[in-house]
Amino acid sequence: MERTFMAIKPDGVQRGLVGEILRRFEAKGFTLVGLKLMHVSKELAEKHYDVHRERPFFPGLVEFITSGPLVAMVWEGDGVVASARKMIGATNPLSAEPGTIRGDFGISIGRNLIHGSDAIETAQREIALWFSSEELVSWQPAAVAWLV
Ligand code: FUP
Repeated sequence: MERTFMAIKPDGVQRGLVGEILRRFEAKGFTLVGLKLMHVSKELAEKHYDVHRERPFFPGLVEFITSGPLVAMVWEGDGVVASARKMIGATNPLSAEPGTIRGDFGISIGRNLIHGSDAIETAQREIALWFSSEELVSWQPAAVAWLV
């Protein structure tokens, strides 16, 4: 079953949007298989955003991600990687469509509330980076029959 990694960034936690964001993915029908509130180390933040290491915004991005607790999570379901990206919206919240998380709640590219893996291979790398296998729970929601 397809899985994706997402993180509610420190701004999402500070603004009290954790419940709202979890609710959207639950309501959509995806299955939560990993969840933890954590303070991210500089080392983990730098590994996570390694592709952006040479970009001018990299130091500020790492500083922001490590500035307060974030909520790391893994969700499971058919097509969850692409669907979650749609639900998250464009990187710049000012360009993100209303109805998306960034479109509904954000205005700043540097404070865009949530991260979501951009492809299946990226998701696999990020899940392994953020979660140990013992922290992931495989389960079948009883209500899944209502979705198929
Ligand atoms: P996304 O996949 O939508 O999270 O976006 P990217 O991987 O392109 O960027 C990762 C993060 O870098 C964004 F969430 C915000 C930050 N960023 C900036 O701060 N400035 C930029 O110009 C681009 C990205």
